[in-house]
Amino acid sequence: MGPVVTAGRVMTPAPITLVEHVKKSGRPDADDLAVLLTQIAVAGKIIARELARAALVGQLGTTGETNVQGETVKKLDVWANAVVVRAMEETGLVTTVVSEEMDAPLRLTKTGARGRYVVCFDPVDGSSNLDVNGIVGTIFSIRHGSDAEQPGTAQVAAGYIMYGPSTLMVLTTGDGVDGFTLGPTIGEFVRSHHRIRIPARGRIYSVNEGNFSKWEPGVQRYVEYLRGMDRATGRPYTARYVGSLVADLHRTLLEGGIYLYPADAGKSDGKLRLQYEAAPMGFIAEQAGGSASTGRERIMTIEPATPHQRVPLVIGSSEDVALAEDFIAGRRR
Ligand code: AHM
Ligand code: MG
Repeated sequence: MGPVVTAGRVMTPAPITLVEHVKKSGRPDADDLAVLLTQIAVAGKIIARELARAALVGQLGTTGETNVQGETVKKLDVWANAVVVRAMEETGLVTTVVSEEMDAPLRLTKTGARGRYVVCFDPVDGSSNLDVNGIVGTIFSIRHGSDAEQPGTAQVAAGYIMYGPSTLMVLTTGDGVDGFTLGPTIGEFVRSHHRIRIPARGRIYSVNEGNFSKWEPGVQRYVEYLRGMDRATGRPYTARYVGSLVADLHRTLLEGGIYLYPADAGKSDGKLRLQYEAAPMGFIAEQAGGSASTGRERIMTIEPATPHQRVPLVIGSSEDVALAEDFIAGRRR
C-alpha cells in the first residue's frame, strides 16, 4: 500500500515486517516458522555486511581447497556457511542442515525435543561473482522432520536473499511469493513486493551460451529459435546472464522469460543442485505462477538420491518452459 492522504496529511502506513507477514499467515506452525525465518534473516544481514567490506578485510579469494563437488572453495563460502549453520542451531528447531559447503548432512546436536525442521541451503550462491563485486545470494529450503533427502513437494517454505544494490529476501511459505527489502535505517526486512506473479510469457532468456556446442540438439534448437526473428512471437528474445542463479531467477520472476542450466557433454546432470538450488527456486517459480522442470520432468517431484544431487534446470514463465520442453522432447524443431 502506498501513502494514504488523511485530512490533508500524508500518512505512510506502518511497514509489514517479515515476522509480521509470517505470523499473520494463520498457519499452525507460524510461530516456529517466524523464528526460523528471523534467524535466516539475521544470517542474511551478517552476510550482507561482510560482503560490503570483504575487499577491505581480506575476505575475497579462495581458501586453496576444493569441495566434495570438485569446486574451488572461496573464503566467503566457508565463512557464510558457518554463519548460517550457527543461525540455524540457535533456533533450537532444526534437526539437520544440508549445505552446498558441507560434504554430508549435519545433525545439530544442541537441538532437543523441539527439533522439527531440516534446512537445506547454499550460503553464497553465484560465488564466481564474489571477486568482481557481482551479485550473489543465499538460497534456503525448509522441510519437516530430520530426513536429509526429501522431494521439493515436501518444502514448507523456501526463498533466497539477494545481495544487490539492496538486500532483498524473496519468500514462499506455500501461499504465493513475497519480497522483503532490508530497510537500512531500521535493520529489518520489510515487505516491498506483495504477491509476486511471473508473467505467463517473457522476452528474456538466460543461459551460459558459452556451453552451446556441448548441449543436446533439442536445447540448441530451442536457443536458436529464441534468437530467430519473428515479430508475432516477440523474437528475438533478449539475452541476460549474470551467472548467479539468484540474480538471474529474480529478474525472470519479475520480468518473465526463461532461465536454463541444461545438461551438457561434460555435465550429464547439469550443474545445479536439486535440494538447495533447483527445488527452492522451483517452489518459488510455481508459487508465482511459473514452472520449473529439468526439461523433461517437474523439478518439485524428483526424489533426491543423494544430498548434493544435480539436475538440469529450465525455469521461468510457464509458456516459455513448456515450449523449451517441446523442443527438448523433439515435439518442436
Ligand atoms: P555456486 O553455487 O557454486 O556459485 O554455483 C551455482 C551457480 C549459479 O548461481 C549460476 O547460475 C551458475 O552456477 C553459473 O554457472 P556457470 O558459471 O557455469 O555459468
Ligand atoms: Mg550455488
